[in-house]
Amino acid sequence: MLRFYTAGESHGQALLAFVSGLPAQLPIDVDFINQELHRRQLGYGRGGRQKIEKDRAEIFAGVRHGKTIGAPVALRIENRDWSNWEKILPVEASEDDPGTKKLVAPRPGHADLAGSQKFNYHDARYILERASARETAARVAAGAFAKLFLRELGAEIASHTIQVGHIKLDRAATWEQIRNISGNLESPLRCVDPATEEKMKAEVDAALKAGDTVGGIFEVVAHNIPVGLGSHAQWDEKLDGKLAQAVMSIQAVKGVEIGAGVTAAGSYGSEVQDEISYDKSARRFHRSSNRAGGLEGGITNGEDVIVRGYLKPISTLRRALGTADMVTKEPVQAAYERSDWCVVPAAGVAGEAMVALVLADAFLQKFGGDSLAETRRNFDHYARQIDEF
Ligand code: EPS
Repeated sequence: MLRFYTAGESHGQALLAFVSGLPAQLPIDVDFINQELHRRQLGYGRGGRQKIEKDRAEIFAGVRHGKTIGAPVALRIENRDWSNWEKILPVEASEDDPGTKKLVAPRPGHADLAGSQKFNYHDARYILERASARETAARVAAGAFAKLFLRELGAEIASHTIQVGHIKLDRAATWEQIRNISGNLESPLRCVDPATEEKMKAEVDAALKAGDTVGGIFEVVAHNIPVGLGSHAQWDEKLDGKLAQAVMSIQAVKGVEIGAGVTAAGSYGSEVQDEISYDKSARRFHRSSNRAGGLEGGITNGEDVIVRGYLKPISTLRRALGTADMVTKEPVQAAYERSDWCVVPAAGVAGEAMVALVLADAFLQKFGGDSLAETRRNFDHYARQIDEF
């Protein structure tokens, strides 16, 4: 079983990630991990923080001579901004007053109020530090390990932006287009259509000008996924359910869609299901479309796995909303502090990481293996069974 944990606060010393369950002898490309971290930092509509940070993973355990050793992996991503916060948020007990850094006017939509009530603080600083989407850097580093594992078995994952605010991409994109834009470090919003991307940029500019924020939709596509990951047999074995939970857990995601799930709800069955045929020359089953997003009955069906994350606009608004002071209980304006006003492309990279981690776990559950060679043998054997079906 592949497991991962993260630790770390937005303005603490570092973010940490632990990944256990990867087979031994998996080659680890540190440049690839850092490239993934760099991709997460990009995107039009981000605040000042990304100018301070240069996220890089330092590996402390589980990798020797460039390969995993079957032991838990531990890694660290330094927060460069920590030097500006060390005195305000020291680890040791201190008499220093957090002063202006105290947050008593909870932002509607953020974890500020519910978290403060739950953990019994009258200062949301202690909550928001961990609730911050900065934590996704640790997920992306963990997800890079999962991607490196999947790559060994021929599977690839990419993402792109299909909506920002009110502007939506109105055509389907091919896997090649998605893969190209996913790795494009110049594209401001990682949308496959340049004309739509221009309109999306204008939407982001308008939000900034109005002191507002915008949400949107990212789509993660996993390519070359074998038939048979996940299971229909028990509710918690269904892979669509696991993917939904993983993507929903990303900060600001309020909806998850598999394939054409949202439009399917308002369509006839004849318009939704993907018809099946058999290609005798290729000796494989074929579907006329992929509205199911590569999953039927909670099992992968060999088509691309397609998962969309629906992001609400970020809850830190320069034109602040009304709230109630946690100490005085008086009506006040919500706190504002430096933040982003559009994070759709960055959330897409976090989405890729979460999908990679869930799929890597599903591969390992199905194929097992303590070393990569053993996993590969089991995988090849099963691939033959599918070929001969
Ligand atoms: C983020 C870092 C944060 C925010 C953002 C994501 O840095 P700071 O709070 O220092 O500006 O930019 O976090 C949030 C959107 C949030 O709601 O907390 C990052 O590295 O992705």
